Amino acid sequence: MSPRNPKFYLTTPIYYTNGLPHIGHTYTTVVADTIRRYKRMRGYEVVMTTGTDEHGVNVERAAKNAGVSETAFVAKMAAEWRALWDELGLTADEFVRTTDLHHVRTVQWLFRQCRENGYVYKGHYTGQYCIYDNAFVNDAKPGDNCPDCGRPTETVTEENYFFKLSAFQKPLLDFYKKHPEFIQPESRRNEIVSFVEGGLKDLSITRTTIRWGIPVPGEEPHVFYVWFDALTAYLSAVGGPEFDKRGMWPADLHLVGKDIIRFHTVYWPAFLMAAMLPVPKQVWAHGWFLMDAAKMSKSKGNVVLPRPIANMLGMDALRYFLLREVVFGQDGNFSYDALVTRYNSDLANGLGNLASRTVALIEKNFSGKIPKATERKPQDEALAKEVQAAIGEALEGFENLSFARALETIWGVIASADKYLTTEQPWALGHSAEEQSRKATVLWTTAELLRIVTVLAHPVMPASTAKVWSLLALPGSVEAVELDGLRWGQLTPGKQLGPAQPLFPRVDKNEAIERMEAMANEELNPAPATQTAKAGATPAGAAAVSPTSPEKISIEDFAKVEMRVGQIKTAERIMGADKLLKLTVDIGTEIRQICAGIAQYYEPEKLIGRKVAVVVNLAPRKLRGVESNGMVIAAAVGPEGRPVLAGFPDEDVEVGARLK
Ligand code: ME8
Repeated sequence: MSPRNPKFYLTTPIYYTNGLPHIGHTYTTVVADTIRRYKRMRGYEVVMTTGTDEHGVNVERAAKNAGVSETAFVAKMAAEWRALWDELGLTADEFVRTTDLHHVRTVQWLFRQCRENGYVYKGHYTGQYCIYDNAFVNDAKPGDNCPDCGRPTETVTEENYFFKLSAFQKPLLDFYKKHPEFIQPESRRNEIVSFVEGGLKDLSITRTTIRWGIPVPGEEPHVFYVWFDALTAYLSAVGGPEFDKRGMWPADLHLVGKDIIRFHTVYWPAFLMAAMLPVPKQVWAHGWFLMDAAKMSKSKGNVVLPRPIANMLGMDALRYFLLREVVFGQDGNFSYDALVTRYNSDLANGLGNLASRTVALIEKNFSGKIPKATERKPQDEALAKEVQAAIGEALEGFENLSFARALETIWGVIASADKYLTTEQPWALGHSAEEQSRKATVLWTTAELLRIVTVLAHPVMPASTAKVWSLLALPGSVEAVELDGLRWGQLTPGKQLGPAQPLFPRVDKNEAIERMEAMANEELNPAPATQTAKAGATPAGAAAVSPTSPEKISIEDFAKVEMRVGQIKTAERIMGADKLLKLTVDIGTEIRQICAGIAQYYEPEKLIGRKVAVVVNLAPRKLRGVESNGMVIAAAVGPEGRPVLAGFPDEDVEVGARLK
């Protein structure tokens, strides 16, 4: 990309590793990915960062419960977060782990800058501390619960290093005034301004009661307060102390949920001001996705997981739903019912139907070649005008992060196309030259409309719009289209359409919901066989597993798992799934199709003939749309959880032999 391209640096929060991603985390990451794609189509050089927040008491405790070291615990969790983002097509450009050496050094460097500039001093602090939110609770008394999560606080006294937050009241208020766009949406800005106007207390930024944290150099046993550590990840992702070299800092946009806005709009700019570093341009705090009117949490049992939805309806459907259903910034309720209803009405009957109808009509009447529009009637001109106006509106929507509005505009165009076809009835026209020419105009107009819809919807629905793009045999790839040059009338006639591809097959609502719920249950409460053994053996089938389960299983439970020696017959990569291989495995009694998350470490050709350990009585499931009937066992090795297949190198074991 040429150096003249403007840069855009955006981030999601660095998520905690004591749980696995649910729809709430997926929402922020989907928004970030959509903005990233949109900005690229507008000519920006974009970097998107996400990552994992791996320090603090919670991790210390979770690792202890799981009987593993903190290092092993976070390595495994980070690998699972990363793998899920990859599986969902949400791979960021930078993934920061707060245990990365480069990040550790950046945090220590930032502290030094603040200290050298006179904003750090040593003191004592006694207060009520919420170990779940990793924060002292201001004004709480012993016995009080945390106002954010409702759980009991603990009284903690420590010798700490303090950050002179109080010195930043005026600089922050001046900054908010000068940059009213810094905190979005407006309502949140008012909230923060009044909070800061109410006075700022100095903030303790080191801890001695916690062991699992980044050490303060020369001041052991002090470790950094998790928020001083975590926020700095945004800077370490793009160069840390050497951020100038990469040219991405300051961040253009921090996307966060409303729960963590204060950390991002008060503490973070203050830390940066103290270190004399540039401050981010904008923090956008969106609302929460609620389930049964409550914030999702695993302990309440109301979490919704992304993978079952992606497997059942496709990731594009989930992306569309998340962005269309709720006005960005507000809370919204998640329901499977609403999800499937939108899928059937907007995607199967809407975009999917328009694409298949257009293609079928062009196939039938023009042997699959895009016809040439000849004489245009007022209704054709009117539609063209409407679409041209919609381009501007949709882009404005994306620009302001009004995703629901942008999508409403785009889907308004789809509805107009349906109406246009119903009135013009190209299928009812005959074969006279005049009727043939009318048909050509109507179908060119519809195909052109479909092209524009495809481009506009691309940032939200990357996979399906790429399919429509090849269906319309358009040149290059849809993500390379420059949005600034998008106009009505650019569709070239004469091209042969590409092969038909299913986009959004209609689903039966009840059946789809049942299946998604069953998959979610399986993922949240995995059968014993799919839980991680403490030695580190992990299923290679990429299932999310709970590393924290302390229970032991009985021999009867173990006996429920049927494992056999299998022999790999074929192995191939799966389009669009970087990590998965599709295997066929001879298990003695039959040949099974099994997906395994080993593609980044094993060449498919080299696997043929290899004997592996297979769980054969696992319920079949779909991974990236491909049925997997069983599971190949692998060990998870190193910090990334590199899979190493369990095998039988020394003995000539018979295929189908039982493991016991
Ligand atoms: O707070 N609806 O991590 P976290 C919408 N590590 N968004 C939701 C959501 C919901 N129900 N639940 C979670 C942390 N989110 C810190 C961040 S950043 C330097 C450190 C999203 O794992 C939303 O973006 O608790 C929220 O702010 C974030 O996940 C919290 O993730």
